[in-house]
Formats: sequence, structure tokens, C-alpha cells
Amino acid sequence: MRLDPIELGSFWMPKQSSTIAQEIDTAWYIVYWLDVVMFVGLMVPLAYFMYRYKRRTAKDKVSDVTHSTTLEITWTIIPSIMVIGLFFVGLSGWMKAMVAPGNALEIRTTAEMYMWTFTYPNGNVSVNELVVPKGQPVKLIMSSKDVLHSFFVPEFRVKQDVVPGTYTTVWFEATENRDTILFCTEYCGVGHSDMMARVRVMEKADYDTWQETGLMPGEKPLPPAELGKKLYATRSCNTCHSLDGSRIQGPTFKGVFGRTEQIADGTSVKVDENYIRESLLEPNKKVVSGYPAVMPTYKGLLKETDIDALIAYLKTVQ
Ligand code: HEC
Ligand SMILES: [Cu+2]
Repeated sequence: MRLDPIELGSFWMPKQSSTIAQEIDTAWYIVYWLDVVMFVGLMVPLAYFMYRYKRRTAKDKVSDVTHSTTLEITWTIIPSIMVIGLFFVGLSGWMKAMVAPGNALEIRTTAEMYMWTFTYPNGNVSVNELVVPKGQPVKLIMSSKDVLHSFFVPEFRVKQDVVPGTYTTVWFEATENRDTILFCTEYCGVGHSDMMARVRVMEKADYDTWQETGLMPGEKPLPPAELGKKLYATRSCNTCHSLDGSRIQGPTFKGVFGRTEQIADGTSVKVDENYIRESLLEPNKKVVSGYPAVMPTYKGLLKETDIDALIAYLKTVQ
């Protein structure tokens, strides 16, 4: 999936687009600059002493100082105070990041090789596109269908493992009316680097419209073939099916409609409306010979109009 690169907010960091981003960055910068000061403060004198007090001849005296209690107490107490200070800086941000506000909008999130599925409170589903209202806390209740994945939105400064067989949660409140990127940040297989999703942040009113009608801000209903073309990209068919005849994970869509396909059980089938429908709802019923049975089912994820639209679109891919 092709996405615009994330914008940088500073030399080190992407833009801050959530309510906790600022605090996380502040903690990070404190640690960072402390490290810089300590590193320089230790290494420069060290280098100087090595040069200045180098033992040059056998006659040079070796110091008889064995230790200095004052120095030892100083270099124990000062770093201890710094580390305790850092603990409280971190604790404050960590508590905020861990505990979602009670009024958070809950979105069920499922990760699987190699896509993200989001189910909204009213039953709407979006694939590889997380749609959230600006200025409202959002809590994701996440799990994985297969292996370990991890949810990471750099602009929001949130990151959380997504684990099979259990729920993990993460929350954020988006502050910018701008799209950004969600990455899988746990190596999960050959398609890992493609496992990204667009995060679309919009005004609450636009979000409500999208929930009701599926239309993004400024969008009009599309003719079926065009809607299908859009779904091909937004429902991540494009991660496995090419349009130009090349083989990715699945067979190319070039000339797919009307093509006769060899099925792994030895039979063959002509690609028509019903076969495409079945491929979407029960992909493993007829597996194309020579391909792995990795296509996920889209049952419950595509509306009837979406299925019609995809069929209309596939007819046009020649
Ligand atoms: C994770 C990879 C993956 C994704 C995502 C995926 N498919 Fe597939 N698809 C496959 C594979 C592999 C096959 C061949 C094996 C089989 O038949 O199950 C296949 C087969 C098909 C077939 C039968 C093709 C033929 O030549 O017989 C159709 C139609 C199809 N997919 C449509 C779609 C559509 C539409 C989408 C998006 C809504 C989609 N697929 C998403 C992997 C994928
Ligand atoms: Cu992953």
C-alpha cells in the first residue's frame, strides 16, 4: 500500500498529533539531553586526563591515591537524584498513556498477516484504514488472528503489541485534522513491511456522516466499477493481486473475468460473478492450483454493494 511519508515535526521526531505526544517527547528530550551532557562531561575530561597524566617514563610517579570518599558519594548521589527524577517524569506520562478516559470511543481492532481490520460501535468495518474523530479519545481493543503484531502510530506516540488469544488496548486523542500512518512494528512474516494502514482523522460531524453512509468528507456515491477500484486498494486486495499480470501472493486480476482457472482439487472453473463472490466469502472452498490458501475471508467485511462493485471492477481489468 502506498502512503504519503509521515511529516517531520523536528529533526528527531514526527509531528505531534495526539494529546499525549507533547509529554512523551518532553520526557524523551530530558533523557536525551541529560545523556548528551553526561557523555560530553565525562568523555572530554577523560580524554584530557589520559593525555595530561600519561606516564611517560619509568621515573614518572604513580599516584598513591586509592579512593576519595567525597567523590564517590557525589557521583552516587547526583545520578540517583537524576534517575529518581526521571522516574517521576516517566510515571506521569505513562499513567496518562495507560488509562483511557471513560468516554473513549471503542474500536475493535484485529491484526492478521498482513492487514488491519477495524470494527466500529455501530458494526461498520474498515480495512487498512482507521477512521477517527478529532478531539475525542479513542480506545482500541486489539487482538491478533495469527501471530504477534504491534500497533504503532508515530505521530500519536503510541505503540502496543497485538497478541493472539488475548486483548490488549491502546488509546489516543487525535489533535490534528490530518491523515497519518499506522505501522505494524513487530516483524510478523514476509508481508510485514506492507502491513500499514492509513489513519484518517476528521471532524466529529464528518466522522458521523462516514459512519452512517460510508462517504468520506466531500465524497459523492461512486458508480460500481469505480467503487470497486477504490475497494481494491482500501480493502488491500492490492497487497496480493496485481493488475499488470505479475504474480504477488495471489493470481493477477489482469483478465481475470472469464478466465478458466485450474483448482487444486483437479477440477477447473470459469471466473464469473458467482465464483468471485464465493472467492470473497469462502476463499478456501476453491483454491487456485499453485497458490497458497492465504486469502482471508471477507465475510462480514464487505457489504452486498461492495461485492457487486468489486465484480463490476474486475470485469474492467483487462
Ligand atoms: C493475503 C492475500 C490476499 C488478499 C488480501 C486477497 N486475496 Fe484474493 N486470493 C489470494 C490467493 C493466494 C488466491 C489464490 C488461492 C485461492 O484461490 O484461495 C486468491 C484468489 C482470489 C480470487 C480467485 C482468482 C482466480 O484467479 O481464480 C479472487 C476473485 C480474489 N482472490 C479476489 C480478491 C479480492 C476482490 C480481494 C480484496 C477484497 C482479495 N482477493 C484479497 C490472496 C489474497
Ligand atoms: Cu504484523
